[in-house]
Order: sequence, then C-alpha cells, then structure tokens
Amino acid sequence: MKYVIALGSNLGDRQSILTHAIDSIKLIAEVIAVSSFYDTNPVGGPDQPNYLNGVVIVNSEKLPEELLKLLQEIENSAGRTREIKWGARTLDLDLISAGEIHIDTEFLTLPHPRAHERAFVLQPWIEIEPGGAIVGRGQITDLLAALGSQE
Ligand code: A4P
Ligand code: MG
Repeated sequence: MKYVIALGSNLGDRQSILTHAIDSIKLIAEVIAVSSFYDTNPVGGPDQPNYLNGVVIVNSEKLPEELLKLLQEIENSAGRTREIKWGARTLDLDLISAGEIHIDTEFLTLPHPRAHERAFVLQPWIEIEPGGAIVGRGQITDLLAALGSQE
C-alpha cells in the first residue's frame, strides 16, 4: 500500500528534526519519494512561529493504524508534547492518504480531513507526485489551484 505522509515542525531546529524524522520513517517503511522542505505561515491555532513542511511517499504492508502508531512514536521521540490543539510542535506527522482507503474512527481519519485545503500539504506533494489525487476530493493540482483562487 502506498501512503502519503505530511511532516511539519515549528519548534527547535526544524530542518534537522524533519531530516531525522525521514531517517526514522525509512526504518519502518520503504520511502519512495521525499519532497523539499517549505517554509510556511502557520494556519489556524494560536500565534506561533512559521512551519517547515514536507511530504514523503512510502510503501508499506502495514495497516494504516499500525503505521500511524509508529509515526506517533517517532513524534514522541522528537520531544513532541500535546498541550494546545494546533499549537507549536517539534514534529507533526500526519497520514494524508492511503490510495482509495476511507477510514473514520477517533484514532484515524483517511483521507486526512483537512489536507485538501492546505497548501502546505498539497504543494510539497505535487512536487513529488504531480498526478496525485485525494480520493473523494480530486487531483491535488486542481485542489491547490482552487485554494489560490479563493484568496
Ligand atoms: N488522527 C486522526 N486522523 C489522523 C491522520 N490522518 N493522521 C488523530 C494523523 N493523526 C490523525 O493529532 C490529534 C489526533 O488526530 C491523534 O491522536 C490521531 O490519532 P495530533 O497530531 O496529536 O494533534 P494536532 O496535530 O495538533 O491536531 P491535528 O488535528 O492533526 O492538527 P493538524 O490538522 O495536523 O494541524 N500550519 C502550517 N503552515 N503547517 C502545519 O504543518 N499544522 C497544523 C496542525 C496547524 N497549522 C499548520 C500546520
Ligand atoms: Mg497531527
């Protein structure tokens, strides 16, 4: 199964936190593509520093829930704490999509419910998979273009 994973950091040495996170992901899945990192303005939440965001595509035979658990362990080892919703964090790893799979439980929603409206996810994803799509939402190039025309 091919998974799209979004990475974000806005506390500490963002560049090395993301690079280290990708090294950790390589230990649990086969990493197929890695985007550049993008400096982005924070969306939502309290006043907080800019993020560094990126996307990786991996191949894994693990179930989505298993993969998310492992990603959360990587977040925790990067010193992630959960205090304020949408607040600043050393490392955020979100599962964005898993092909055609739909999941809606408290632990995991797939596709990610907000990814289609977030340039900080779509832009790096398009860089590594221009033909990518979010099931039920459409082509990621169209989704990003729709965001631009809203502003
Ligand atoms: N969860 C459910 N579905 C998923 C999924 N597809 N991937 C659950 C990952 N987790 C999922 O997440 C809260 C709970 O969501 C978890 O327990 C998991 O079981 P969290 O990472 O603890 O908390 P969070 O990240 O603060 O909340 P959330 O809702 O994931 O926030 P978002 O939507 O990720 O937004 N601005 C910029 N520029 N760049 C960013 O990266 N990120 C956020 C966080 C806000 N603004 C940003 C950025
Ligand atoms: Mg998250």
